[in-house]
Amino acid sequence: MSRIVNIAIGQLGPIARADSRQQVVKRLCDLMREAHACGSHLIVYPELALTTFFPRWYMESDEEINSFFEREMPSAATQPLFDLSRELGVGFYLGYAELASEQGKAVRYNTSILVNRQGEIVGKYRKVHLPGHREHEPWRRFQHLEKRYFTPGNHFGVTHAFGGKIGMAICNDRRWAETYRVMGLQGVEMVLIGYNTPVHNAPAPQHDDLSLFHNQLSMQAGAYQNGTWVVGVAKAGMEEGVDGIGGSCIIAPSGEVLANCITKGDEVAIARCDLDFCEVYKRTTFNFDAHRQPQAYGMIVERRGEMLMADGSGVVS
Ligand code: ING
Repeated sequence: MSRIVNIAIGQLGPIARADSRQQVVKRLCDLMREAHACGSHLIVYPELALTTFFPRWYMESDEEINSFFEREMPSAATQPLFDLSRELGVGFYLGYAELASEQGKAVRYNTSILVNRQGEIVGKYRKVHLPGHREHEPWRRFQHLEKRYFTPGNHFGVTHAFGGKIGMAICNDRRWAETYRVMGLQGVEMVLIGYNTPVHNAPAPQHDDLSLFHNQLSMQAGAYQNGTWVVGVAKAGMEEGVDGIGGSCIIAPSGEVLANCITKGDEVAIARCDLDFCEVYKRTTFNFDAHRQPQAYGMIVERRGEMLMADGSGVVS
């Protein structure tokens, strides 16, 4: 019996700084209703889906920064989304800024949750790869201060839900092979990834024309090399003066794109995803237990940066 999950992309267009949580939650509920009408079991929303992408601004006031964070989930503002999830029987992945308390200390994470078809939180993930920078860099058209506003997570987990093994990642995580492999080693069958990705990458503007290509390439590679489904969902369009890529898509374990959005606004795209389809990759080409050689991979966990010779030449083999 095939294990089918009907997946909906819940792509969001821009969220203005002044938009309230209530206004955004209404948009999320509208997308969930549309996904339900298409027979979806699970809808995937973007990273930081409750507010504008605030790391684009340098802020010093804790009060101002914390205004973009959630102290509880669900909260009064987000409860309607959980209620609708339960009413319709549609689960969801939601990215948001989490203000956690650890040993009495406030800790800020870039977080996502997985909610099942009964509206219950069954998984939580905190973004590991925080891109950008920590200090104000006025030379940039806009800032990317995730290293300033968030603490990195340190765990890629897999949750048993929707009849299979579901993993989560957030935005920049999707560019790193380790993200998918750590979950692949846990047998992941579907990786859910929300993102906010500007077309313009200040440190490397020559990449701008390739931003959609790199987005899809990264997720296709992750899917194929680990025999897993990958769902990538954008917060897209011109948001507070910064143009974000779209490119939301559902990728099969073969690496093929099965569905994608065609606008940069609020949009639902759906696909029928058979989790059993992972087997034909996990039991052949990417049968990890049969083919991997961990004794040759030590550098991957022993080093952060590449190892250069004293004169800066290449790595010694
Ligand atoms: N955004 C971007 C991302 O990784 C980025 C940052 C853009 C890095 C382009 C490199 C190139 O998609 C987030 N939020 O991680």
